[in-house]
Amino acid sequence: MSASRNGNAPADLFLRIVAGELPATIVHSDDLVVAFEDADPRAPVHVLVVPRERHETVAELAAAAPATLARLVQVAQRIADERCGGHFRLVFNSGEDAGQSVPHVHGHVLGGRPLTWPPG
Ligand code: DGP
Repeated sequence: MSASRNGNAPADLFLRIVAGELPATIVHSDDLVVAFEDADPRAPVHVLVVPRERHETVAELAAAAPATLARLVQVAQRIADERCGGHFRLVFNSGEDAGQSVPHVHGHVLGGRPLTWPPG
């Protein structure tokens, strides 16, 4: 298993979920992105949307595959439309100090309750 430079999660954790090698509750899958329920939900709606290809951060994804980032955002909106009236927070933790524990870019789709600001 490959090592991560951010946190303790293996770098290929989400690749293995995308490949079906690890179990997850998949809520969306297409040619560019896969969405699944977060294993440690922090809101009634907490879904992760990840690109099929691994890029570590959202900025790296934007530079390498902007169409995939656009799809990720579209899928996040669709999930929020279906589950929480279209109101949601889309969070990309980038880097260990920002709370990124899995070095495969993932958008957290959070909603289903009033969300406070600023985040902790
Ligand atoms: P972050 O801290 O921003 O890197 O978010 C990582 C998220 O990934 C965190 O909310 C928990 C979730 N997570 C970690 N491991 C797994 C897993 O094996 N399955 C699922 N479904 N979620 C996971």
